[in-house]
Amino acid sequence: MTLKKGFFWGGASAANQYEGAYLEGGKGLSICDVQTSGDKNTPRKVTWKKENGECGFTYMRLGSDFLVPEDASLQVIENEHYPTHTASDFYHRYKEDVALMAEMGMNSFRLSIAWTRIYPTGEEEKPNEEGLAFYDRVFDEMKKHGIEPLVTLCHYETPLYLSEKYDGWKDRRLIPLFEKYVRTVFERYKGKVRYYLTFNEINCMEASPFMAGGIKENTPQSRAQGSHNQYLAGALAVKAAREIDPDIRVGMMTSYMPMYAYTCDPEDQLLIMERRNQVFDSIAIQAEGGYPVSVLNRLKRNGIILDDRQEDYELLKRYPVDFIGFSVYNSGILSTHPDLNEKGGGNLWTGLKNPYTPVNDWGWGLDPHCVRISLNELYNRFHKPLWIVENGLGALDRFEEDGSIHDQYRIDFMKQAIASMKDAVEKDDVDLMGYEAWGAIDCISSETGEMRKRYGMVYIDADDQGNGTLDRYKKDSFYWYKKVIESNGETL
Ligand code: BGP
Repeated sequence: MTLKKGFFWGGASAANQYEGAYLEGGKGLSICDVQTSGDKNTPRKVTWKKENGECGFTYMRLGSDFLVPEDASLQVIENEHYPTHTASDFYHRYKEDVALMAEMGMNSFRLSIAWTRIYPTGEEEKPNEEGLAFYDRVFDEMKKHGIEPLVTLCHYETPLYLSEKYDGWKDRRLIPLFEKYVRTVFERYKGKVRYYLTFNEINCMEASPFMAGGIKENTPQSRAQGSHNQYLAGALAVKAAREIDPDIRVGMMTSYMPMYAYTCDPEDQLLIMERRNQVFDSIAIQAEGGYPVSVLNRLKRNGIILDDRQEDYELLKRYPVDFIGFSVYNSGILSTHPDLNEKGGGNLWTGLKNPYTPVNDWGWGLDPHCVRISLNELYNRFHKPLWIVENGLGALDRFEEDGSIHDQYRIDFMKQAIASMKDAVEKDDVDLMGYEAWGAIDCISSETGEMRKRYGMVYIDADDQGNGTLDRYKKDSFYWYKKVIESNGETL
């Protein structure tokens, strides 16, 4: 079996990392808009202000507590740089960008709708027409060029107001607010958008409940509740799709990293099994009709009591997702041996450094087989159609005087990733819907907020402080990806 005809080749983005125009068109603030930029050694900060005018910040460290003084609210403060505010300026340049995507031959593109463009606080009764009209223009432009949108409903973009008022997704009251937003979107873009993803990297709740759900209180209880509420909101999105437009296909989206044991010590193998099960459990809840009994038992054993209702479980049972979308960048290495402790890099789940793989400038391992392994692990466990909705290489690019960018390292990385993907389809018969290259047009990094960590095949003239013309330039990888798409993956 080769890649199917109509296989989706595209790129991927998120409103907060790509759109900019953070206050234009009636948009409200999301939790991303109060995050400053950091770098590979310094985490991003979330800024706050007290009533007496005192300003301060809290570092967004993955896996650690997120403490904001009780009498402070999250706000934009002076003398800080917030990369989402301008980002890549897709809001104003979408026509140019869509034309570039089309020139590369893409037949799909993943973007997120900013919830706060549609409902600025999340609690308005009526949607914001200007926000809706913006995405109408974008989808129409894409359609003109034969590009199918794949829309993420929430890409780390909880409205700031809901984070402040309810401590985000910890509170069940977000569920009907999300449902209202989703129904508005499905009704409005009926016939224009067929493919949706619910929450970006929903399993990120464990690593950063603030990023994943606007939740400041970082406890096992709040993380479990936040996830539960998002699972229900996802099921309600599937239900809404069935009622509004039977052509809509709704997928879930998880961050996936095949996990390798550093040694053959059975203790290390057990650790890997447990870690893999954690990710599988979260997928099973959304794709297989609800919580496996083992998960409910584990929650009980750990003293976690969900604020749940009997109907929750019926809802999850009736409305599983149609497909599984996932991001895959590298693999994770774990060991129980305390002497094996050299840390490796990666998005969300950092493990140990793999001595067999080189790394990028941010320490992320470059594993040539992680795509095929992920596809096999997921397909053999779930037997649902899969979609790679993020993959790519974050690298420092050099802009030459003549406007060219020679990013052979990116081509080499993607060549291996796509070859690995093809092996999974051709040799292992995995059912794969498409491949979306992350940040096909440069956008800011989610982890560090930097612009210099570029994934794109189109370069954007902007630096980490937000200086630059924002003009677009084609990199060498642009021409290479075009050939890959033209040949449906035959020419790499
Ligand atoms: C994923 C996120 C994306 C994206 C990507 C690359 O976790 O879903 O939003 O940014 O990682 O990560 P980064 O931008 O931090 O290099």
